Amino acid sequence: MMDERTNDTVAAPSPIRLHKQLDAVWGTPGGWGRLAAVNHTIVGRRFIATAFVFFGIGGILAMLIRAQLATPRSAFLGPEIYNQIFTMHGTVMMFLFAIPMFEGFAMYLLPKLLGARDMAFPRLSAYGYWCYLFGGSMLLIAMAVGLAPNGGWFMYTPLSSKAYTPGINSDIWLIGITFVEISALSAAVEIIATILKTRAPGMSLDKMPLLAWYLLVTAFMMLFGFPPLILGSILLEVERAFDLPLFDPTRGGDALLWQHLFWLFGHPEVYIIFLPAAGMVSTILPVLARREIVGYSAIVISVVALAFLSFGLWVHHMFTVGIPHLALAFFSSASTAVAVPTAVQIFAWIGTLAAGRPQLKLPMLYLLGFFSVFVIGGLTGVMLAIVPFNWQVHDTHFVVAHLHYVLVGGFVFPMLAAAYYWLPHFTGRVPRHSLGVPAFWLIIIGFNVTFLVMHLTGLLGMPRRIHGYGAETGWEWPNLVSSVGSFVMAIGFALFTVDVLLHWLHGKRSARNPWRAGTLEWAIAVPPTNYAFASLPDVATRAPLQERPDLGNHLARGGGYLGFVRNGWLETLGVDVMSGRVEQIVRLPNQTMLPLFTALVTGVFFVAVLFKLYVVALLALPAIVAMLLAWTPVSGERRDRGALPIGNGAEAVLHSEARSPPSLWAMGLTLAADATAFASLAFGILFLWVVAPNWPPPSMIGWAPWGVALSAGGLVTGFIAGRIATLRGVVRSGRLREAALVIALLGQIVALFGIADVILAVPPPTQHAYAAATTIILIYAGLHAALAAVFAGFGIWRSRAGYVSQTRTVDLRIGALWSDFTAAIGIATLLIVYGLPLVMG
Ligand code: HEM
Ligand SMILES: [Cu+2]
Repeated sequence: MMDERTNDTVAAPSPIRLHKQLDAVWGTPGGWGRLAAVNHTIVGRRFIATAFVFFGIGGILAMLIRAQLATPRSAFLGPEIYNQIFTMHGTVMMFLFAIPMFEGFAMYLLPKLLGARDMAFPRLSAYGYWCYLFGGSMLLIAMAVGLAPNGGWFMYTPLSSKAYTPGINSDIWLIGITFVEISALSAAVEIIATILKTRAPGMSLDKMPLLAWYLLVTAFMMLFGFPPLILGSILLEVERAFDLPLFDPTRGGDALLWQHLFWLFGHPEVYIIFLPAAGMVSTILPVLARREIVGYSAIVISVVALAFLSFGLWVHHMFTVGIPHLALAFFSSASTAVAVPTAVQIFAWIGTLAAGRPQLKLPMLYLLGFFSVFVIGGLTGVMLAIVPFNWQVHDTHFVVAHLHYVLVGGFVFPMLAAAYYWLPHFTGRVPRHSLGVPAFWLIIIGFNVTFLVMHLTGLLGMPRRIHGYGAETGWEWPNLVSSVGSFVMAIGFALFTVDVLLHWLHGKRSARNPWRAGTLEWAIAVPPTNYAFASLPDVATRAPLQERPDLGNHLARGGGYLGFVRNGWLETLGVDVMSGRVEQIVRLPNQTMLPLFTALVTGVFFVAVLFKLYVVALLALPAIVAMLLAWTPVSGERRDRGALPIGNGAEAVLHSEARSPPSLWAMGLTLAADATAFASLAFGILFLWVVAPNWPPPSMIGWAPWGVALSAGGLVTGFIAGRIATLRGVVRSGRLREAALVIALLGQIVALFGIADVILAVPPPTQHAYAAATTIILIYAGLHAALAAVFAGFGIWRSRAGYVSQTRTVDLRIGALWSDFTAAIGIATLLIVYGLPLVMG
């Protein structure tokens, strides 16, 4: 590689040469080469554009639903197709539009907002995008051939179980959504790592733009919200495919287990959708009101509080399933409590408007739409949190009306405001003559006509998810009005689309900061270059552009940090999490096809599982691991370089030599998600233990003393040896550290044999949910031991290939984190399998 010949010296070139040099390393080739792009601007745009296409598809499905419901006893769609269409509408809107739109928005904007050149893990963004595209396409193809999922977007068991949905439809949902959710988890990890570690120098946590706070909290919620859903999907797919009866009450399972796992995800999901939108509001509103936002700290606290509260609320979706009264009371009051942090934000917004000099520009118009709609949705939400009322309107169109006031009000309107606000940034153009105003009126009038009336339809008793109703019910007028309204709204969205396209083609060039905003994304050229900042700013306040309107020019001339290209590297800065002090130079990977290929192999795995080609699926797994290992050579260094200049007389070490590089954070975060999945599984086992009768059947607990001894011994050996390999004295001697890693590897192999022995002592998992759950949790532990072995092998390879030295220990520390975790969940598994029966009797 080029590294070895160069000597890391740098000189600041002229602005034009600087731009050319940066463009040469950060730019992406044309044609097919575009597929190799990993740059956040490009990948972010792809996410946003794809999500918008899915929004259009979801909207067309909504129109089909409304056409069907417009008249009584309509023969437009049969029941089977209707079920597929409303399921796909909900699924597309929640999983393929709202969440990916947030991911794309965060990826496009975050580095620019934070004064960085890219996300912390650009290849992960690209990989997540391809998984999203392929998984989403799977669902669409299924719909095109009439095999779309049909159990509703929350897929309740037993309706979605094999007995009631024998076809492939439910499998497509479970497998497709799990595939798509890889992108949510990877986005969560890298958004958090990016916000915490790769901000501009000086940007301490309390100087972060509010939007970054919102995105940080949202990403944390995804990190803890999605694992229960993914776990639940895997369990249900395992039941459908291999007849492991986790949700089957005749064999020790329980259908409600699915509801708990689903809503553990599903309720936070609503806030995962709302919070980024609220972040957009908190960003746009003060700029258009021409004053700083009121109550920065109060907003941060309320957003964090909202996130915590929302994880305790899932049961309010289950008030009618028969749960204890005390639980009803708790979850009911907790649900109304959510109104408090939401109100804090709303008062902050109103206060900002009142204290400022608001301008009624186009984004503001959409913000006003957001206010009015969202507040009504919030009020009906409080009504629904009250148990007796909930019993009255449960699963009627009242709920459909509420959820659309919240989702469309809380996400779609802010998103439209954001679209107009950031369009000049995306396209470098300002709108000429705006269709945005008539589009707004069509959308808001159409929306209210559709959904305000739907509250009435619900109170009149019309259930949701029915494909037809009789003429004598009294539901025909409100339904017809709703349907007409929805078509008015659709025309509004069409007009919005036309407006954006016209703007793209015919807008006039925009100045760099058309709104006179204070945040850093407006300090760069629009549309942005791939490297975003020619040099990185030093941040001293929350609105750097307010104090220094010429900051953009200063940075473009190379006056900030890293205003040069060193050795052809892609560089950005890494900081201390709290203080924002510079800690390291983060060297980012070049564009590569590897994420695309890895996603393709991942797709092979999911498609193979769908068509029950399990041998292919089993072969795909090691292939995926091998592909991921192929990502790693460029993320390490083969020699110590010491402190390198970063401009303005300052110096920093490379991330490979830093104490806390982003990759170590990423591993920690991944393990947090992993631990959540494990905890959900343990929760499921405890839940069945408590609710299912005769659980477990005593005859089923099979002792395997040898297996227990080998697995516990192997796991502990792996963990201790992995840790020893990272000790100072050991790292210094290549031979010692490799010996420790070999012992760690052997420990994990012994553990694998032990776990296999324990599994063999469990009765056939198809007999009873206890045997199924026990087998699954043991396999979970086994997979971790297998990966721990891979990490130990990886450490040996990296050590031999020269990637490890006394200062370059990241690879070993990442592996050690994994083996710590493996030992912890392995021991926990043994305790659950053998300890619980003793404790629970
Ligand atoms: C574009 C305007 C929209 C219209 C006219 C519309 C219409 C509808 C209708 C009529 C239903 C009830 C289906 C039934 O019960 O049979 C429904 C369900 C639903 N909608 Fe929408 N919708 C729209 C936008 C959205 C958006 C933007 C989202 C989310 C971000 C969304 C999420 C949902 C969900 C989750 C369901 C529940 C589906 C289920 O019960 O499985 N909708 N929609
Ligand atoms: Cu909820």
